[in-house]
Formats: sequence, C-alpha cells, structure tokens
Amino acid sequence: MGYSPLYSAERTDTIYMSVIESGETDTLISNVKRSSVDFDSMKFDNTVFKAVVSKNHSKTIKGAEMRIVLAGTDTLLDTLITCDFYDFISLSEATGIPTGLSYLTADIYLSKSGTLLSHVKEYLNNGEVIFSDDFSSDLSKWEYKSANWLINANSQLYAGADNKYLNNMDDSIVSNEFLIYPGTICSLYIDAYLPSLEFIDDSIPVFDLDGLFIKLIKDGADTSILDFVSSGGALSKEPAMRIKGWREYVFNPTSVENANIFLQFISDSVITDSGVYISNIKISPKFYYAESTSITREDKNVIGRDKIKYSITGIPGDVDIKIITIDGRVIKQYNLNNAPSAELSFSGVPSGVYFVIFEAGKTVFKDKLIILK
Ligand SMILES: [Ca+2]
Repeated sequence: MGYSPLYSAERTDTIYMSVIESGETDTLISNVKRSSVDFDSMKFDNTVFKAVVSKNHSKTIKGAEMRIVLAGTDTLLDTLITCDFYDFISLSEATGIPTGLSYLTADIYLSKSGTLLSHVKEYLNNGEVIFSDDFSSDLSKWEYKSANWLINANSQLYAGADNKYLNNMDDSIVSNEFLIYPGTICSLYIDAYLPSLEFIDDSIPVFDLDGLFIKLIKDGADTSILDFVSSGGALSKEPAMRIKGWREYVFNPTSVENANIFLQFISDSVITDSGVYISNIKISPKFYYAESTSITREDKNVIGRDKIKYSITGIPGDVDIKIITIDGRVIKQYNLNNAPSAELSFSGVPSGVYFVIFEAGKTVFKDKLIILK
C-alpha cells in the first residue's frame, strides 16, 4: 500500500494514523489536530499591555507570526511578533489610554507563511463589576418581581414569608439588564435549607419538588438554566438538607450581549422548610483593564540636566505644571492638554532645591528635585 504521509508540522501536534481492516482493502484514517492559541493571562492598565499566549500543543511552530491587536474605538496596539513559538509567548507593550469605553477587544492572529492558523478574540471591560448585589438595602437592582420575594434582617434575598417558604409557590425575580462578555463569571452565595426527601402519604419518597432555578436571560428572550438548587437528591439521614457556599457559573456568549439574571422559586403542595437564601451576587468579566493615574519622572539622576521628562498616564484634559523654589516662588509654568509626557526645561535655573507641582482637577502630584550644575 502506498501513500504520501500528510506533513504539516505547523498545523499539527501529532498526526494519528490507524488502519481499519475491512477485508479486501485497508482504510487509512488520519486525524489532524489544528493549532489554536489562547490568552493565559492578560493585564492592561492603560499604560502597558501584558499578555501571555500559549497554544494547545507542545510542537514548536517555527517562524510563527503572531499579531496581537488591542482595540477600542481606535486601535491601541497592533503588534506583530515573528518567532519560533515554543511553549508560550509573552509580551509587554506600551499602549494608549482608552476613555469612556464599555469594553475593549484583544485579538490574537497566529499565522505561518501567510496562512492563518488560529484566531481568538477576548473582551476586556473597564474594570467595573458588571452586576452585584449584597442585598444590604433594597431591591432597586431588580426590575421585576412577583409576590413573596423579600430581603430578611440578615440581608438575604429569599422567596417566601417570615423566613420560610410556602407550598404551591412559583415566584420570579429578574435583575436589571447588564452586559456580559465571553468568559464572564457569575457567583452567588447561597444558604439553603430544603427537605432532603419528601414523602407523600408517609410512604412514597418524592425528589426535587421544591427549589430555586437560577437562569440567565440573553437579549431579553433567550433563557437558559444555570442551576436548580432543590430538595431531594442525596439520601440523607437528616430530614433537612443544607446547601451552603458560593456557586459559580461561566457565561460564554460569542460577543458582548445584554443579559439579566432570572431567579424562580417553585414548591409543590406538601412539606416546606426554610428555603433558599441568597446573600450575594457578583458578575465579573474574565479580563478587565484598570484606569490608573500616574506621573513618573523618567530619570532618577537629574545631575547636570537641562531638561527633565515626566510621563503622564490616565489624566485626560488640562494639566498645570509649576516649578517652584524652596521658598515658594513660581519660576516656570506650563499647561498641557492630554499630553502623554512633559519635558520641562531647567536651562538658566541655578543649582538648588525645586518642587515640580502637577495639578489636574483633584489630582495633585509633587516632585522634589535637587538641581546640581
Ligand atoms: Ca415541598
């Protein structure tokens, strides 16, 4: 039997081959595993973008071309790395400052000889928790509820009355709308007391009749069940079952979508217990950026320098800069608008101690310099 082996070191980790014996002729099966890449970690704090990218197999991709694009309304970073791709590629790149965006996207394009092998897109939000409620005050973060949803004295949300649930309940509560990103993590802290088994006529055990559905609504229509915290299940010796702790769900929409959390408590017509209490809900993005503010002098050593450079990050708008003497005289003044850096001239300034004051709204930064000439 003659055949040409498939050779594609860049696209595959291993080519699995097997022969199926079918009597008269043999059939050769090959299984080609495609290379794919993913972000292991990603950190973006509006001055620098740091990422570690790995692939799904251990085969080295020689001469890999990896393009990474970070974009908001404008492209903040578009970099091409050409290298032999061993286990991982890490990069650290200076970036611009995003303003007023609800999200950024980060793309990896992995190519070899102009052929795209893998593309992955991730979303970064602006560091805010997407949705959270600790039920410490009211239900203002919820846009709809049927009767029987209450917050108790321990700041727990539950369905029922007087810290117990009732028979024949079917009560829903829907959160305000929020944005979800691929990889968004939803955490709920639950403390539940439910009958472990329910008996009808003292003889027949019945499972899963009372409990809380946790659902996700996407774009106001598409509802999926994340969990059902319910009675029954384990054959416990205890008449009541306790479920306590954080429960975590990962949302993976294909792009940024509007969503709501939908809680629905149901019970049958016999046997009740305390019920399901929720003390915290947190929904956070997988990746986010933090808008940090800093003014940094680029050189520690200022001896013999006529010009001193500062880099400014995360301060949009006007920045007033004053150079003052130790006795408070303003000797130079500058005004910058949205500048990423400032170069201050000390030409003609005699040796001595000076303060450089940066003011931008509430942000004040002071630097002390000893000028020696
Ligand atoms: Ca029941």
